[in-house]
Order: sequence, then structure tokens, then C-alpha cells
Amino acid sequence: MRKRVFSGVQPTGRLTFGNYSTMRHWPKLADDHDCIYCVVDLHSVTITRKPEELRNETRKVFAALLALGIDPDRDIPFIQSHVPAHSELMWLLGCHTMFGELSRMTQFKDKSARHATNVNVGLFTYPVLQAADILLYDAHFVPVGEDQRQHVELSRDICLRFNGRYGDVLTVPEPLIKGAGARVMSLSEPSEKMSKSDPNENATLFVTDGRDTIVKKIKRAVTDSDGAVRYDTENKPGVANLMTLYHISTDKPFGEIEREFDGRGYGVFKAAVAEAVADCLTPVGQRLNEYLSDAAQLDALARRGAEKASERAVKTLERVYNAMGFYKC
Ligand code: AQP
Repeated sequence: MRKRVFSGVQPTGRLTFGNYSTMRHWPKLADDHDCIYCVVDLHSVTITRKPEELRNETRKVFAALLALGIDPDRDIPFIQSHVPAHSELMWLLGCHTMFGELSRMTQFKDKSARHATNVNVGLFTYPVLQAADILLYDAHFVPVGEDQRQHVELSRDICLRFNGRYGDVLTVPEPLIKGAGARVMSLSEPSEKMSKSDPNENATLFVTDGRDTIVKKIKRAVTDSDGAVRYDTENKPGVANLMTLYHISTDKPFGEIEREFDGRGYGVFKAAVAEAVADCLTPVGQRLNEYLSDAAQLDALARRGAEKASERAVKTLERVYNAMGFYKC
């Protein structure tokens, strides 16, 4: 039996090179796994959204999944709110999640600090919905960036607690985190993660950025004064991050990158990084525009994905209701 993979992406803006770095692995996983990928629109309303913006961004991020190579005939791409079982399972799992566990989530602490006037209950219970997303599809593996490790580990703990009470009802998931590129950093603050919601445009490379914009942003990226292209995340975080961008775009190992730019200075290095990143992103941007130009096809693919996902989700939900002893007639 092929093992199953599930992952999701929030429609909270334009996808970044950080998202790309994690998500570029998703289509390849389908060679040996059954893959289900979701635009997690319910997750994205923990911050206040304009209705039109939410609708547009959900559509664009769904198109981006396809542009990245998720194949709707082989994989199951869909939109979370189209499958109501996610919210239903969330309630049941919430009754198996401890307040203390959720209080320890670093993303909750970070986001509460960033959105101090809107620390809503959804921000707190977000990881329970994520557990429902994963457990509904009996996923064995969850490919994510380093920032999501703690949430996937919590899903695993919730699952083990549930199975401990009711038998082997749910499949225990594991995070799948690829080493280099699992945490792409901001171009302006290399100690911070590159993020869609960073208000500083120059800190973030977007998948849809054109070549000139990429060159400009990378030229401005923070480095240091010693001029050596060396992979040292502690003492040279800006240079290490640019090396990571180059590694993701070219697949060259860090030792080879160091030799390639030995004694050539940051100007030459940055120009090469920008070209490599642009070569990598340009075809994705083109495919994205193609998908977005055919609204009827995109809607049909989203509907088909939701139907296929629902078939599976409903079966898991039934199993959970039965195991817990809900009366059915
Ligand atoms: N900087 C990053 N480096 C590597 N992987 C990353 N991911 C996010 N940022 C980086 C991974 O991309 C996948 C989809 O991310 P998401 O949109 O669902 O969630 P996020 O982690 O909240 O992404 P952002 O860009 O930081 O969005 P905002 O600003 O809205 O919070 C996930 O697997 C994630 O790990």
C-alpha cells in the first residue's frame, strides 16, 4: 500500500520563495505516495480579512498549487472550506487537546504578539484544525517547513491520545522536513523567517516577482563586511541565506558554492543568486498566469478535488464518531 501525504498552504497573500522552497518537493512525492494538498482558507481567517481579498487569494493559491506541479489527475488538490468534515473533526479533536499544549505553541505566541488587538480563539485553536486536516486523510507524512514542525508534532500527540482511548482509529503522522531550504530567511532581517505577511516588500521574494525585481531585492539583501562567501548561519546569516537561495535554485551543495565564489566578492555572488532564482521562478509565474486566465477550468478542478477529498474525509469522520460512541440510526 502506498503511504499517504497531506499538506496545506494558507491563502494569506502571494507565495514567497520560502513557501516555494518547501512546496517544490510536494509534486515529486507523488511518485511513491498518495498525495493530498489543500489551500487552508479556514486557517487564514485568524487574521481579519476583506471578503474579496480572501476569495481572490484562495483562487490564486489554488492556481499556484497547480503551477508548482501538483497534478489534479494524480493528486488531490482542493480548498479546505469545501470539505465541512475538517471543522467537524476539529471539534472532536479539540476535546482531546489540552489547553496547556496549545498555550505552548510558539506560532500562537508570535502571532498574538504581532496581532495584539486581535488575539482571537481561532488563533489559539488553529493547531487543532491543522490536526483535523492531517488526520482526516490518514496521512503518514506531512511535508512542511521547519516553522510547522511543532504543529505537526502536536497533531501526532493528539492522534496518539485519541488512539490510546479508543483503539487504532487514526493514522499517526510524521513531519517530513527537508534540511536545507526548510527555513528560508528574510532578505532584510536574516534572523527572521521569510514570510508572506512581512510588511517590508524588500525582505521577501515572491513567486510572481519579475527578474528585475528579484535582481533589485537581492542586490539590497543584508550581508556583512568580510566579503567571503562561506556557509556560517551563526556569524554570517545573510550570506548563508543567499547561499541557501542559490542551493535551492541550482541544487549545488554548499561546498561547491563556496568554491565557485571564492575571492569573487558579494557583487558577483548576488548577481548569480538573482539569475538562478529568476530562472527557477519564471516558469512557475508563467504557469500560474495560465491557470488564472481560465476561471471555469480552475473552478472545475477545485470542485473535483473537493469531491475526491470529501469521499475520504467522510469515511474517517464516521470512524471517529463510531469509535467515540455517538448514536447513529
Ligand atoms: N520561510 C520559509 N522557508 C521554508 N518554508 C516555509 N514555509 C513558510 N515559510 C517558509 C512553508 O510553506 C508551507 C506553506 O506555508 P503557509 O502559507 O501555510 O504558512 P506559513 O508558515 O504561515 O507561511 P508564511 O509565508 O509565513 O505566511 P504568513 O505570513 O501568512 O504566516 C508550509 O509548509 C510552511 O512551513
